[in-house]
Amino acid sequence: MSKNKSLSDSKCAKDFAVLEKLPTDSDSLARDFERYLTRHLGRFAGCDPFYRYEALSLTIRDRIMTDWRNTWKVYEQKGVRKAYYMSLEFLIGRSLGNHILNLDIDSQTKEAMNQFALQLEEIITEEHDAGLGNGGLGRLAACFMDSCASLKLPVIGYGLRYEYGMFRQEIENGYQLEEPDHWLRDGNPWELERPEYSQIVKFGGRVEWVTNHNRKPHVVWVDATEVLAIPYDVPISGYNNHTVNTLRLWSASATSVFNLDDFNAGSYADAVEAKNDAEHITMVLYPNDVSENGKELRLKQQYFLASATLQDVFRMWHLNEGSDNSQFAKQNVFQMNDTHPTIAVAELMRLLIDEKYMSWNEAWAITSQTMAYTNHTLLPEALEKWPVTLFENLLPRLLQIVYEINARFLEQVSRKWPGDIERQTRMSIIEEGDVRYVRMAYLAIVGSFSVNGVAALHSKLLTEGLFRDFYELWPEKFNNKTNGVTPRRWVAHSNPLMTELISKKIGNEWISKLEKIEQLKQYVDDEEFAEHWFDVKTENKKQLADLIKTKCNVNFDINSLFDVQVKRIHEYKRQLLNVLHVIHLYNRIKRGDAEQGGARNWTNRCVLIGGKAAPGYFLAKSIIKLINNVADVINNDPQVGDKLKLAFLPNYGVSKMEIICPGADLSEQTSTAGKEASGTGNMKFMMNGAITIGTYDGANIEILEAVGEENFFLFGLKADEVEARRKNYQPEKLVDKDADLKRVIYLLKCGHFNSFENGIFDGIIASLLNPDDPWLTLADFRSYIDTQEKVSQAYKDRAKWVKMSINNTACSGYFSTDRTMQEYNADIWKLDS
Ligand code: 26Q
Repeated sequence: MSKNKSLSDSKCAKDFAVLEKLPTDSDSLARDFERYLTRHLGRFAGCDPFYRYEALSLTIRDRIMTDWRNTWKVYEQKGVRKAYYMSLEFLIGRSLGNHILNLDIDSQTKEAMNQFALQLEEIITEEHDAGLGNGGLGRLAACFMDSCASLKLPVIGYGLRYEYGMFRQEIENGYQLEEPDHWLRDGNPWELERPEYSQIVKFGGRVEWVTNHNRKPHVVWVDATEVLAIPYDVPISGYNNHTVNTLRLWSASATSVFNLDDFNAGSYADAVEAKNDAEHITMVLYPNDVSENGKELRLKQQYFLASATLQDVFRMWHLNEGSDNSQFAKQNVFQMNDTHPTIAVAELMRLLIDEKYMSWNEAWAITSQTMAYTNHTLLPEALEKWPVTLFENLLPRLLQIVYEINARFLEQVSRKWPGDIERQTRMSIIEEGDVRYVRMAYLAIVGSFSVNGVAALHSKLLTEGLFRDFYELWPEKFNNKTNGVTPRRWVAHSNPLMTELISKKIGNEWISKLEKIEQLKQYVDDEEFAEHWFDVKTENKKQLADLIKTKCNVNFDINSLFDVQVKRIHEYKRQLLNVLHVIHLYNRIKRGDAEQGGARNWTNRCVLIGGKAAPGYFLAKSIIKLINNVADVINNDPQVGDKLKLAFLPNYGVSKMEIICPGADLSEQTSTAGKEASGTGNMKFMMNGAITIGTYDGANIEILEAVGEENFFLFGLKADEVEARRKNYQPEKLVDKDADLKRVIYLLKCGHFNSFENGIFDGIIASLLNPDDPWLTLADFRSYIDTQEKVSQAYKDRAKWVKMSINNTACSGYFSTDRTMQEYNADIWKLDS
């Protein structure tokens, strides 16, 4: 179809108003699968297995089309208030298996595939992960989308269609290598390109004042470079409820108009270069990395998302409301996932003033009632700020608007605290200094009616620390929304054995109402149930062990304790503590502690660590190298044998987690207290019956409250103790006083894990022994080691361990994103479902 031409413009004998549903019996599925494979894709037996995945995906996609279209139609109706979840990241992973689960056609699909002697599980794994996110924040957005569809909430996700997602991590000689992830290379059957809804986004140029038709001064943005934003829609199916929401991802392309002008002027090469520049905008996802801060292309991405999204929302709005914007704030709300899309505050002001001719006050009333902001970090260095000069060159009109927002805001500050210049400087959206910056978090707070953190402790610390001044000014804006994860993907899909076992006992309502999983508590003391529970865990451990064998060539014995830590590699998450513990255990084995008399007390352990380090984060990358070197020494020492194994799993991501979390016994959540905003991996492990060893941090605290102390291994300093401890932190003294720690540090220092690789761990050792170590790793060593010993002892009592495991799953109801979304809706969005 030609661009910008809607269906109603073209002549068509039928309006296709009723789109009939397709049958979902196995024969129909088999027939369509065969038709797609042969007639549509032109492939036959013996083709590349990816085509089988593609043919099946198209078959399934056909079966969600009716509901997708109907859901859209309902949302398009006048008077339906909608929320827009704006995020630079949506880490959705694979989709095929998820849709099959949501349509409740698992058995038919399996049968259909069996007709061709194909295994559904194998076809599903052909799908490339949509890795459009770094970690927690991006995966949270994907879980939110799942829950909104399952709750029938009118929420549209808006993001970017990166050509290259999160890099693929390879390990060579223990070091991380980054390879580009061209996830779209074979095409993506889940996206629908909608060029008819393209938008134009402007960059650069100048601002001019003109007199408009009412003889009023008016701003125009001239000589800008224009880039085309083309939407690609991805269906988000609800669980068994005929609702299919939309995730709309923007792709950048050169505008044809622009190309033609250059071409006519005779500068063909310039035109092609411009096309290239435009298409660069959505080429690659930025890794979460301080060294990537301040990059112009990243600001382009942020504005591209904000501007295209807001224009698209107005396009839909005007379909019903014409040019009347008076009810806009009543019908629309934007949730900004961290500060990344926060330029939307200024862009909404620009659209309302420059393009819809509103006064400043009218525009501000709408903007400040429509925007809501979620913060995901307490680390001050992670707060986004942009050099004013960069902003000015790229977005001259938006900088003017930011200045005006700031001037009016500071006026308000000075009215509340007359003469308090220091406070004005502190709170200003513009940071003054040799280089001036725009502070995006402050712009977000000033422009939003709601500001939330992602776990109880995190939200509290925000109001006491980072955003204290703002809390004093506007306490009513601040609220907490503890994160969650979707039980569809993270239990029903990834842990079918446990799902079956649970549903046999309490029915399957828990999948959409996770609070019901509490009913499992009645079976905690049921020996037969406990035995089944243990068998399921063991089978899941086998599957995890197979993965470790294939990817790491390390043998994990399923009778051992599976001790797992998977997440981005970062100093504050303290994977180093884990490594120090492993070295300590190894050292005990070498000293004969695990032999004879000690053997009775020894628990065999398999430690799994996985995660990506940002490409420019040198220390995080050397942590990966350390893990691999320690693993090499331990795994090849015959004296160690099955007593201890360590594996680093390369390229950790969503699909890997689907195999990992069902097979874990112990979940490692070791961040320095006060630094992990929430964590969500902790919740996935808990739901799958792993027990947490964790600090009093982020959502760990709420997990601990839900399961009780007897079902949680708590260790380490609390957030306030961490802060108090900094003044008097002498790690060298700790080493002197603690014989275990001394031996561990000695093994590191003497090069036991890096013979022939002189000095490669010096940076790590120095960071641990630094009295200014921001993460106080060694301060928690003793407590961690002692708590790990309690874990080892607890694991010996199988019956007791299984009870703890069942209890963890049974108490995980609160951590469903269904609950999180209901809270966002009740307190912030106020949508009808
Ligand atoms: C910033 C500037 C330039 C380039 C990249 C970025 C960037 C990208 C991603 C900065 C941060 C992120 C992601 C942050 C993140 O994932 N935070 C995590 O969010 C989770 C969901 O709320 C929490 O559970 C985690 O505690 C938090 O660390």
